[in-house]
Amino acid sequence: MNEAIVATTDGLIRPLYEGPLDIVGDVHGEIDALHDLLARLGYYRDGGHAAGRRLIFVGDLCDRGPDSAAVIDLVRSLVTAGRAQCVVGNHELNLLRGERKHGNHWFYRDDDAEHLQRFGPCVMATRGQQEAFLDFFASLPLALERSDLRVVHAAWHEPSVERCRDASGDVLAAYRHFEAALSRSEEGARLKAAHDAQRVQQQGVLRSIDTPPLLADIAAYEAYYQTGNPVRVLTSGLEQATRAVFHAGGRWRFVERVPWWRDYDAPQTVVFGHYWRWWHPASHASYNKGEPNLFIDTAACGWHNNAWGREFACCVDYSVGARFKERQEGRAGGFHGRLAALARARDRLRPRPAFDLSHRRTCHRSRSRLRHPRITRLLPKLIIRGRLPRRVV
Ligand SMILES: [Mn+2]
Repeated sequence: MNEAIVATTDGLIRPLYEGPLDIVGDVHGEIDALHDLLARLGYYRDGGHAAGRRLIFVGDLCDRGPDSAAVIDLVRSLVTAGRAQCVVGNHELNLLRGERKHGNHWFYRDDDAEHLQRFGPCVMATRGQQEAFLDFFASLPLALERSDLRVVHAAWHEPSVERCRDASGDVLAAYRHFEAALSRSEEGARLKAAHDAQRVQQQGVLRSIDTPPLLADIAAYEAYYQTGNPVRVLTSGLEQATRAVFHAGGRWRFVERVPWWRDYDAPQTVVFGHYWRWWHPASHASYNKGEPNLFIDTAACGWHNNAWGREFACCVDYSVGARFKERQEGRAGGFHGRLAALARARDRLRPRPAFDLSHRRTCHRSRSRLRHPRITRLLPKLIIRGRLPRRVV
């Protein structure tokens, strides 16, 4: 193979498998939940399936949970064997960028008391795994698509997808390319200067425990850099100046996530992760980081309406990545945070209603909504608890 072909790989937006699929939400190192889910979905240890089904992972395989390395090893082996596809999430992108963040200490082998207290025992990556995992992440696309279905970690934002389609190199190269373009732009420089000045001017307000007013220069800069880099948009979504300043992750927040699906009106269904959806809305208040609940009006396994009332988008992240917080509270089972997969029953371009009520143990409250004729496409099949075979592969 010549160098030019290696350098361009297969592009960042790639074809999604045809045929029946199970689309798995953010795993965040929760290896037991993943084994459990795959067994319940009927996958063999080698990732094969009697009905020829295949797996799609929406990204955020790693961080916070007890064994990110095992999750990545498993998914990588499935991808290599042609039994799964996976897109990059913001947590994989952080590792590619070499960014140390809360919950990715396992990768940098920072096995200290503070991390242990916060996240519980986590398996540390070996030196060999560090390199192999970065190679694996760099080989992944940002989004997958076929004629009826699209998969992305955070947001299918058409202009950003088109920019990624035209980008060359791997995810990290594209990220850096777009980031450099933002920094070079006049607008970027102006917003950064205003942001830096406001941070200095408002130091006292930013440190105060009293809610500050919206600091517009900080908000404008943050929204510009988030929304102006299409790799960021696909992996962590669109943001805008917040309607109500909130405190999250130890600081005041002046931007909030945009529910992009309200503006999404293409005929293809989009399945995504990232947004900390909860089976029971009350869990949001207990375990989320303080931001507004974007799914407040959505049934437990409902689709998300766009502004025209069409339901073409579904988030499959049911917050298994928050289990570390539940363990901190002493919980060892019956978690509020769950791992979900959306089961697509058949290979149809225009699928008929395909309900699988195997989740009925937990879904009874919303069954009447599930039978609503507008919820016609896919249905999250949730993994709850129980002990199933340890190893799938
Ligand atoms: Mn994410």
